[in-house]
Amino acid sequence: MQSTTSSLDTQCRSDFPVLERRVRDDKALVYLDNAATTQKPIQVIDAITDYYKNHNSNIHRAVHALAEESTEAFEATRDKVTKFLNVTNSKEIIFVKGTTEAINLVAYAWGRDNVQKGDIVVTTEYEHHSNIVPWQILTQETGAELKYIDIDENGELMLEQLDEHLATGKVKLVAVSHVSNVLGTITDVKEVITKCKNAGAKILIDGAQAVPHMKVDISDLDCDFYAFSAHKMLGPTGVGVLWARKELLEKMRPFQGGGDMIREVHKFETTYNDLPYKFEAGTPNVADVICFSAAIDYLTKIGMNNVRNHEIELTEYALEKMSKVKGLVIYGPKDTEKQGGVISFNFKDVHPHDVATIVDKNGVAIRSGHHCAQVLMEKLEVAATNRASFYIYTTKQEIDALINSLEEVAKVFKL
Ligand code: 7TS
Repeated sequence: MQSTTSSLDTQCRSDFPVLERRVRDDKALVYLDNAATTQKPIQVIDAITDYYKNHNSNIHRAVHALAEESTEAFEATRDKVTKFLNVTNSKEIIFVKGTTEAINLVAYAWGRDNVQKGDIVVTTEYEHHSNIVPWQILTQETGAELKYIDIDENGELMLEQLDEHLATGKVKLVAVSHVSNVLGTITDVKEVITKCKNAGAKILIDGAQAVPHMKVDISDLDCDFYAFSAHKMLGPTGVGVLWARKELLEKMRPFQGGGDMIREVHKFETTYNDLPYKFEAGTPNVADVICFSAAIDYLTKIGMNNVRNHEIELTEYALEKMSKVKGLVIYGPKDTEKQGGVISFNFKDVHPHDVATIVDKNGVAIRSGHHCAQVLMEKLEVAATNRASFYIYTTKQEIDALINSLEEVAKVFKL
């Protein structure tokens, strides 16, 4: 990345080889599907090549040189994540496959021992399936109840419903997204956390769409569990993080049994390893965890406030232009104070897949579908939406390309 005073996209764009791609009859690629996964800078791509070329080894076992280097690099990423999230104890950082695995770990290893018949687990109408289905399975298995916080017409949580649920005195856990992957709504997580703490309920935050896009300070938030994925923040696929309070992790049963998570194994009993290894059974995704470091370095160099400001600028620009496209319905807050760089929309009576196919012919990659948020789709009374999502390398010209393509859709369908 060059250090200039120009806008963020021009500073960093040349670091992303894939953004030079031409697709569909030689059209410049306009990648607006960043909520699904982001592209990777050359620094991350080089880190993974370097690992396999020069250091590849399993970790935490052998004493040879490569094993030592790999173990050090793996643990250095843990330290980097600790610092990036502003937590104090690196033993509270558990490497998992992604947000989905992090939430399932909590549902299994904490949920099975702490949620019983008569208890309540609360989630919201705008969750990704990975923050709904594990709680359905848990509550169905234990006989506990699952309750929802509904959203209002602006796509914001009706937090008075959280008060009502908490007032029953039965809520054991509240599981909520920091930022909605469909509407882009930013949850007032501080408010939610305060309410939960006052009521003695544990709070899990799904930060898959937050950590990549804004400064997240876990010490300041003071929640109980926080989950996110590396691949949505310039890092590789197959790596995620669960942060949880040490006191909770220490009391929790292991999630999976196997190598590395044990201290001693005998024929009929096992003692478990210390944190964080108790929750990292088997050979972890060594290479990808190690190269996740390069992604964190990249974002740290930019500064997370600059990432957020760039997305605010793009989202304001896009919302203003999209509001003028005939027949377009935009969901969510439409207010960048309360919205990340994600915009969901539909043309009345046009199937989102048709919209996405037409814009794709111009090289514009958006997502269409239910975005793993069918509960939200039911609420919006649609089967699917289109979604454009931005990141550090997104330019205003790319948003113009999207708008031109959407105008073409309006013309094709005579809207
Ligand atoms: N939570 C949220 C808020 C998400 O956006 C996603 C992925 C997940 C959890 C699951 O993350 P994973 O890395 O374990 O898969 N969201 C999306 C999306 O919006 N389009 O594709 C994946």
